[in-house]
Amino acid sequence: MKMTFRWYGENDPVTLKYISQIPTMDGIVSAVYDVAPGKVWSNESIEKIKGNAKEHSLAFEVVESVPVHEDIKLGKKTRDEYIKVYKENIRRLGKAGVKVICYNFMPVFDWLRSDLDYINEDGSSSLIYRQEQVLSMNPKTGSLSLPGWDSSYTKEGLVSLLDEYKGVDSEALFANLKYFLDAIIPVCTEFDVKMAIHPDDPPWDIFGLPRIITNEANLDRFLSLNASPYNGLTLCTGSLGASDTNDIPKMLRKYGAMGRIHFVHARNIKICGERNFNETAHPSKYGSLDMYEILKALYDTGFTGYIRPDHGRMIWGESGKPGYGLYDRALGAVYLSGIWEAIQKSSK
Ligand code: DNO
Repeated sequence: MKMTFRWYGENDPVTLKYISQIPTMDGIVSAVYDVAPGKVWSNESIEKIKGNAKEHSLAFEVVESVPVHEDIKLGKKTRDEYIKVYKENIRRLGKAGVKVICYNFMPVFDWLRSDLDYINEDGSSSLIYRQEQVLSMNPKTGSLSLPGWDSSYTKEGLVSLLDEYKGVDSEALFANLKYFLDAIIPVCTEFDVKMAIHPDDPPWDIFGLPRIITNEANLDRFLSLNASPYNGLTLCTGSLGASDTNDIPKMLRKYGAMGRIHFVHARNIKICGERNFNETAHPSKYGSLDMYEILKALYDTGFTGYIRPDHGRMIWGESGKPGYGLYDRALGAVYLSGIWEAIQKSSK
């Protein structure tokens, strides 16, 4: 298991120096952030991240994310051009030593939350999700102020994009995903870069948009779309875990044994009612997920991939990018590494 930490580049208030000071840290997870989806990343930008990381003795072997252009998800004619660009990015990243690319196939929106700074009893703040509140912000009928939305969309642009998805149900989305995978996996194989899809967060349909990376049956189907081990998963415990019908340790054991988990986001969440949840500190006692069982499942299936603590709370007066401050994620990393050491030693 290799411990990593997400870094948002030179503008991230969490510096590489701080990250390198976190015990047990092996590397960073990053991306070229100033290029729009569907454009080639310059070799200079990629080398710069790698060089910066190296200066702090951190590896740069995981990219999160290379975004998938909407035309690919929509299955439009123009998708081939964007797939060509995607392949070029895989080649460039592979040549620079990147081993895993995390991406998602969620129409229009990435993760969604109703509140990015919900104040907990102890004064810390967390990201939370309340279904009713999210639905009341339907972009077609309500305001656009939902936290986490891509603010580069205009209201009109967003509404017309949502309209384009009217003809795309989950079957079509699966077909478009297969088309994408079949095109890129040969390049991944050649350049030894593993693709790791991120589950839909939360794992259910929103605003009539299909979401397909949501549960065990759909993950089975996803993995069989292209049987190559280069077609794998980012197993995000908090995303899938928001639905209590998903048994996360069971999924980790199953897909781990198949060698299809390349990256793990180890987040804890507390389910508080149907389709409502709060993000919590990482330790098991604060959330609905058993982090020991999660790491034990990885250990038992011989996991050698990458893991990172996921969204943290804001604590000790820190302010910054919601979910991506320094302190709580650092505590999460060391907690996860502690469990790992205990499992390793007690298994001998
Ligand atoms: C949220 C992240 C996601 C993830 C993308 C991968 O904090 O886990 O935004 O990076 O879904 O493409």
